[in-house]
Amino acid sequence: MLKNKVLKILLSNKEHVSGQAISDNLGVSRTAVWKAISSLKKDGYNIESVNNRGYLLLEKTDILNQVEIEQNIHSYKLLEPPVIIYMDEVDSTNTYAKSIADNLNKDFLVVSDMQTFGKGRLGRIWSSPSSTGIFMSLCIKPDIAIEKSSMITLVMALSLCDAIEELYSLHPTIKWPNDIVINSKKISGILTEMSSDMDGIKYIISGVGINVNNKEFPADIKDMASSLFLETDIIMHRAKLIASVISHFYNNFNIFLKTEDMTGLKEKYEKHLANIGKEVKILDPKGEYQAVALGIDENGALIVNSAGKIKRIISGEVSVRGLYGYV
Ligand code: BT5
Repeated sequence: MLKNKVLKILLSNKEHVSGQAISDNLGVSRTAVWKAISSLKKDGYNIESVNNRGYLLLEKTDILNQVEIEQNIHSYKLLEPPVIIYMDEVDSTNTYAKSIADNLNKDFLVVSDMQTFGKGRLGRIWSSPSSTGIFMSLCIKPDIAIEKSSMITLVMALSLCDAIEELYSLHPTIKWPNDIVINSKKISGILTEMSSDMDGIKYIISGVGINVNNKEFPADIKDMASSLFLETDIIMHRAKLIASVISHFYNNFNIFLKTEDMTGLKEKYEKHLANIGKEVKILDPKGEYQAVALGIDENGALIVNSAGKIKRIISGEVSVRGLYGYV
């Protein structure tokens, strides 16, 4: 699309660039360039046009599209960046990623500006309004044993913390296994899904929802949810945060792959673990009980002390809810 090509040129120029230079560069007419610029302005880009000098993209606006995501991810110079698939709207980025996962051999990242049927775990709903949040699903095809796949949620949770720390002065915490919590409120959730056959893992899809620039939440979650904007007053460029999460994910994932477990990441994970040293309620199907969370083991299980007995809580088997507040 010509509009995307013009946007790429504007994004990579810090000085005005003339309409003639753009039209020569792309081999299209000046009128076509002008139309593309008008269309970008309609999308919300603040583009200055100055006679005899040309066009300049003024302050960065939080607009999510294929070009913004690709350019931000490429700025991290990953060895093998995932293929980016952006859509303005989709039912669920996880569902969409699953529908194409068998046809793509490379890692890919599906991103959408909004979801009409965002999914949480166990059939729960993920609130996914437009123009504020990040809804994305990273599909990877690692050659690891099936039982290791649940640790990808932990690797992603850590990467979310790393990215938030890189871009904001916040200390995000993890409510084991899949929630990112700041000031006792949920900022982000992860839904990891896996497909396997006799030969092992076919693919793992790690779906991430992040409340970025949200100013409010629906009544049913407003007491437990918050956004990065509400915690900092900073409007973030979502493509920048996406790129940071993906880059940290590949760094952490490479560490994970060395031992195929959490050995190399355990210490950093525990620094973020909100439950650590706290009393938690284990919602075991065989009956609820209270315990103190001690940390994680190298396989990502939560280790708790329940009345003097040390127990391993495995992802998916039980849920853990703190006794005081949301954490
Ligand atoms: C999660 O589930 O936390 C996983 C959420 C994963 C969402 C992403 S978005 C991209 C990808 N595509 C999808 O369809 N899903 C993934 P769970 O631990 O079950 O938490 C769900 C609960 O969090 C809900 O029952 C609400 O109580 C609460 N909740 C819903 N929307 C929220 C939001 N935007 N922010 C904070 N909490 C929310």
